[in-house]
Amino acid sequence: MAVAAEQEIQAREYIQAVFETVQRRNPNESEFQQAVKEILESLVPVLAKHPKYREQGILERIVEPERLVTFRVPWVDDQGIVRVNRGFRVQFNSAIGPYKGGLRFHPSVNASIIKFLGFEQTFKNSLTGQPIGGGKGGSDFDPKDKSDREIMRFTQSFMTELSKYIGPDTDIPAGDIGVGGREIGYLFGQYKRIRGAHEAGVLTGKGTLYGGSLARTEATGYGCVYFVDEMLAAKGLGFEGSTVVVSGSGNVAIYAVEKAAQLGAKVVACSDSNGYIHDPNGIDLAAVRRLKEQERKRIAEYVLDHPGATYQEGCSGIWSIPCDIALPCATQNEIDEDAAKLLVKNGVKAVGEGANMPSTLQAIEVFLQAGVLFGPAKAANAGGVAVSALEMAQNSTRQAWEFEEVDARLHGIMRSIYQNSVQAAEEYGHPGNLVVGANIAGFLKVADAMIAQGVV
Ligand code: NDP
Ligand code: 2IT
Repeated sequence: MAVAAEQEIQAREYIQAVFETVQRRNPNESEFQQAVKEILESLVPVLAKHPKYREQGILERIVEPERLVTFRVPWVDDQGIVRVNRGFRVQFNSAIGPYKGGLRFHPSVNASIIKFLGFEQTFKNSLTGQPIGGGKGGSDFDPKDKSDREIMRFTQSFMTELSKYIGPDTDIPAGDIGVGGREIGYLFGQYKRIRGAHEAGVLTGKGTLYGGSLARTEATGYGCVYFVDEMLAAKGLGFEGSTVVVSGSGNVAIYAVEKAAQLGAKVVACSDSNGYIHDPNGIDLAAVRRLKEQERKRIAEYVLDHPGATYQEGCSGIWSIPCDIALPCATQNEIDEDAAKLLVKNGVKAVGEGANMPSTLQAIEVFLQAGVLFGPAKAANAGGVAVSALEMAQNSTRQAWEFEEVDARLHGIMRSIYQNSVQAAEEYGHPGNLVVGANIAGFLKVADAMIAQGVV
């Protein structure tokens, strides 16, 4: 047998053994196992070519978080009743910089979700080219139907404990599902009070009045569209004149809709966790923003004053709407195999993952087999954390850059993530497969930094 083929078989067997250890050590953590499986399978050609990663135990180390902190978050609701939630922070990998990653407040949050997000973040942050390691955190707190005062009391209690583990050179949280500008403001206020110092760089996604970066709010959605635009341009295509479906109606979705429309697309649908709206004339983004950002209501209300639009209960039906470009921007595993097949049947040309891990492994396979241009999450949604790193840079140097400057840097970063992913895919024998390309490009930098720093 040819040497190369034998090395590949050995790499595959070794990777399978590492994955079995992950399964044994993290039982019942399906999301974490899914994220690890996707990365490890991409790394077969790397391990086959470079024995050093195996000799240095890089895979065994990279799948194990440096630490996972869980803590009690007690708070008092508006009725005076004591409530208790569970807080998490995973500090996954600090090889290339301080831990960096968002906080998610959602009832589904558990160790598996936080670990999958922290693991993904490690590779995503590496891809940005910025000096940031991987972390993630959050709580099973449900912000829905809570008063502003309840949000503040919960958030302050959460930070009282979290503050022991974070700092501008240690670990820098930001937003994610259920954590936006309001929550970051309360988190920062409490941190500042505890520390007795205005350490702006401890959190990103801050308000621009107190150290936030212009264009951070827009960055993930805009970045996702910039990334998809690169994929399309390589095939002589573009957003102009295309029909787009975006799931979600939160931070990522809203700015993906905005940028896609700016580039000449018609965005015909978006959703929330209850259902989706379909507006064949193109959705009225101002109305969506008013409903979701200001009034904090359900997307269903959109149809009350938009006669051409329809509303359907349930989230997965949104993928039955024919479109050229699909941007899943809500949550993990929102596109399963059936939804992917439906999108392909209806002629989808490109999929850009604004959310983290929105496609199941089977769905990704369907897209790749069908030749759909597929922008995986850790590449396509890296714009948010990339601009977070730019916010940290501004905070360290006490500067505030113009919107246009940050946006131009974001655009440049998304382009280079695309190019690096394309190049890695080609170099390791999977031309055009950006899942493999992004995973390998993200991995190599972290792995080489780990080797340089010894067995720690
Ligand atoms: P938001 O909380 O602002 O918005 C989340 C949106 O997704 C809401 O419309 C929400 O509906 C919907 N949603 C949440 N959970 C579910 C669910 N279980 N099923 C269906 N819909 C759901 O969060 P973001 O926009 O910040 O985050 C969206 C995704 O993007 C997440 O996967 C996040 O990890 C990822 N991401 C975010 C980044 C950021 O900078 N914010 C950066 C990179 C990735 P409802 O209004 O009903 O709650
Ligand atoms: O998933 C993500 O990349 C985020 N939620 C943003 C993290 C950050 O630190 O800006």
